[in-house]
Amino acid sequence: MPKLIILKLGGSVITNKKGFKDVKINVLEKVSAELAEAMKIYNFKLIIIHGGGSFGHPLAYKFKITEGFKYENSILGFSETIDSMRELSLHVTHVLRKFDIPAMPIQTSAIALTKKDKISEFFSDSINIALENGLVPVLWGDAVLDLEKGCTILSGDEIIYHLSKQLRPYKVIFGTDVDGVFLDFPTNLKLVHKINSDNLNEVLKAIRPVEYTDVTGGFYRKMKVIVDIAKMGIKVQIINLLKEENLLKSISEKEIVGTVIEL
Ligand code: IP8
Repeated sequence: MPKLIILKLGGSVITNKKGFKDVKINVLEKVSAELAEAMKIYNFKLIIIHGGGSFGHPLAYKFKITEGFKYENSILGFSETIDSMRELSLHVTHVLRKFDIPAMPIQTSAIALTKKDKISEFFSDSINIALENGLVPVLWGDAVLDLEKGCTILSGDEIIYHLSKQLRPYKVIFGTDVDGVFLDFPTNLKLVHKINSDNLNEVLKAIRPVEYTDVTGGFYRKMKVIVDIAKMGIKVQIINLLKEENLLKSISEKEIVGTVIEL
C-alpha cells in the first residue's frame, strides 16, 4: 500500500494575506512542480488541504461567521465566504492540473457539519474513493453549517486533525512561509529541528499566541492541533514552502528540513 501524505498549503503562503483575494500563482506553480516531480519518483497517495488566506479570513471576519447566523447579513455573508473559498480552490486545482496532478476539489462545506465548532458529520467516502482512483482530493478551510449556531468556520487544520484520525496518514506536512518552529519568535534565530516528548513543554512555553486577522486562531492554535496529530503516532513536519526543494526533501526524507514533530 502506498503511503498516504496529507499536505497543508497555508493560506498565508498561497495568498497575500495583506491583500484581498490575492492569490500567489507563482507559489502554487512552485509547489505543483515539486509535487509533480516527487510523484514521478516516489509512490504515495496525497490529500491537499488549503487554508483561507485573503479569500477566507477577511470575509469570515467581516460577516462574523464564527458567531453563527446572528446578524441581518449573516446568511448572505456565509454564501459569499463559501464562494470566495471556491474561487481560491479553483486556482489551486487549476495550477495542480497544469502540472498533470489529477486534483479533485471536494468542497468542505458540502461534506462537513459542525456542532459548536466541532466536526459532527464528515462524509469522507468521496475522499477514500477518490484516493483509490488515483485522484488527489483537495479540500479547504471553509464556512460550514453548524447544528447549534447555524454556521461557523472550520479551519484546514481541524480538517487535517479529523482526517488524520480517520485515515492515519504516514505523514502530515504543514507548508508555511516560515522555516519551522522557533523558540525565540519573532527574532527567529533558534529553529527547533525536532520536537519530541523531551522538549515539547519547553517549545510550547516559548510559543506565545500572536494576534492578527486570523479567525481560526494563529500559530499557537495550529501548534496544539499539530501536537494532537503527533500524539496519534503520526509524523508531522512544518516546512517553508517558499524555499527551493523543501517539499521534495520532506517527501523523499533524504534531508531533514523545517521542524519534525514525533511524539
Ligand atoms: O486558513 C479558514 O481556514 P484556515 C477558512 O485553514 C476561512 O484557518 C473561510 C476563513
